[in-house]
Amino acid sequence: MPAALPPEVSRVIELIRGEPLAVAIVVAVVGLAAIALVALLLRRRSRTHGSKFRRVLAKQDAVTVLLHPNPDPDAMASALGVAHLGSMVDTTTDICYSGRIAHQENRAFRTVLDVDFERIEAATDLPNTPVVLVDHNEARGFQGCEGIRPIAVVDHHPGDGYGSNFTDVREEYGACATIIAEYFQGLGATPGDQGLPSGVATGLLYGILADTSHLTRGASRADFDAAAYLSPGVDSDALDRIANPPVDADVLDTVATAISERDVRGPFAVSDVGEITNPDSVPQAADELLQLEGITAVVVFGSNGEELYLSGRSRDDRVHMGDALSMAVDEIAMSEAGGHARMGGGRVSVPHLEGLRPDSGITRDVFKDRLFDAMAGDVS
Ligand SMILES: [Mn+2]
Repeated sequence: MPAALPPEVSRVIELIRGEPLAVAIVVAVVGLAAIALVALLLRRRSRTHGSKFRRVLAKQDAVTVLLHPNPDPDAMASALGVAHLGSMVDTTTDICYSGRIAHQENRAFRTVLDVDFERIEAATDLPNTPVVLVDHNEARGFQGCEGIRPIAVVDHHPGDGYGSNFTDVREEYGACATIIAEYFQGLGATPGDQGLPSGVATGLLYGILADTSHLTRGASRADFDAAAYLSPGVDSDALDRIANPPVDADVLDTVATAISERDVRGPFAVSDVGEITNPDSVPQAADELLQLEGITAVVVFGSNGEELYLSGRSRDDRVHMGDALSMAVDEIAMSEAGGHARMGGGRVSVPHLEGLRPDSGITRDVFKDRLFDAMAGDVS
């Protein structure tokens, strides 16, 4: 004898017998809804970072892409990429930076690719549109920057900054431009075509090359892959003009003086290049001096009127250049210096270096000794 069915089940069976069509429709609708839901979830999972980022841009009429102070090619290229992604969804972009676009390489980048960047001095100079940060994750370096809450952040530096609607920070990548290139790739763009014009592809490749010392330093698999993806769309003439710009005569003069006037003590070199006309020449001279065989850390300084500019480079794990420079100028009023482990810079007030009153202050030679001591870690 079959066991009696529970009353609920019997009622359902009766219902099916009574209204088979209605029940079939309900079952079909519920089934289709479930299939649609699963498809939607799968689509969401497979949506690329690029399309997510572009949707964030699409929700705005206009955005401000903010570069870090004294922007480098990677930051500029990333902004160029964001501007193009924005243009695909009718979002206009202003690209803003503080500080200077100095190195002639950086200037060439801006000139050759014919892009417009707006210089700002304070947060109040920014257009009144949502901010997207590229190549840094917290706004810095100008008045009012601490109040900026970006809607999106795309970066490859460590830090706690984030965007309210979108954050993509990949510390293992050698360049921010690599992340942007992946966005284009994920969206199916062909470099050189409308989806990723040659100028943008060229800029992105140069950004990657610049940030990884031509794929020799800190380059990940992703950076190589992005460079390979971009290469068919690159304008090689433009790339050459950016990478090998003509050098100003006064920059070459400063480089020559830095080399001939160098003072070498052990693995360190310091060079006082005297009076200079172009402060940009000092970091370039430091770059060159570091190429000398046997030298692992260098500082170059030169003065222009009442300002003395200094720039240091280190490939020595024992020398944190930013800290060394900061220590060396510590007791000189109206002076500041700092930076990262491998590079640093600063400015010293010449009147304060020499001492504003008689019998105080230090000579440039004593300052040079201090720089050597700071690099050796002997400054207390
Ligand atoms: Mn970068």
